[in-house]
Amino acid sequence: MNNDEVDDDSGPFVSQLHSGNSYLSFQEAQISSTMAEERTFIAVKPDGVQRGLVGDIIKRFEQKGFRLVAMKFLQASEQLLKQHYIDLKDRPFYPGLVEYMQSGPVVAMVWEGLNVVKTGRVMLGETNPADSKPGTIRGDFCIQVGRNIIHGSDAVESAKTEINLWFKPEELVSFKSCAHDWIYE
Ligand code: DAT
Ligand code: MG
Repeated sequence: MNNDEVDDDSGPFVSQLHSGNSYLSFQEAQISSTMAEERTFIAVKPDGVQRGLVGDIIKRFEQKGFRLVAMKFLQASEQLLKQHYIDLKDRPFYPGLVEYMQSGPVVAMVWEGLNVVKTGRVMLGETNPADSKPGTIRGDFCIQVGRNIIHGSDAVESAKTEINLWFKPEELVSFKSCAHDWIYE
């Protein structure tokens, strides 16, 4: 059952609160809306997949306390990748970037949580692994900018665009994790 199928007269506010097969209570919903939980698009790039780093990357987001909302394993089309990186289309590395991203399968994911967009970027490290601190994903697992193993949305707006590009609405699964109240006060 998704939000569209909610059939009651309590209006769009309550419909938006529908989560998986349970409803958040009004109090829970207020708390979660004031905490501004967000979603971000994370992708393990072909080098991350080939190097067997998918599990390590997922583990970092899981152990931080973020919730997995969607995940798929695919070899992305040139069309999808060109659109994904459309803002970089005039940069000299754009063709090579699209080719690299198309060179093998990727793991596309949506993660949810408080400030997950910004915190996700901190967890990734800098675009160039050489500038990434140890303890970050790029700082720990890779060396060169053209093989930086992971993508993460850089802003809430771009996260929405990227999630819509890579996933259909029905592929996003909202649920309340049983750990939620041990992660959020
Ligand atoms: P990020 O992936 O950190 O958001 P970005 O959006 O600026 O960085 O660039 C997208 C990807 O393009 C990046 O992960 C690796 C590649 N890239 C960026 N700058 C590059 C450069 N100067 N040379 C080669 N590849 C580059
Ligand atoms: Mg970017």
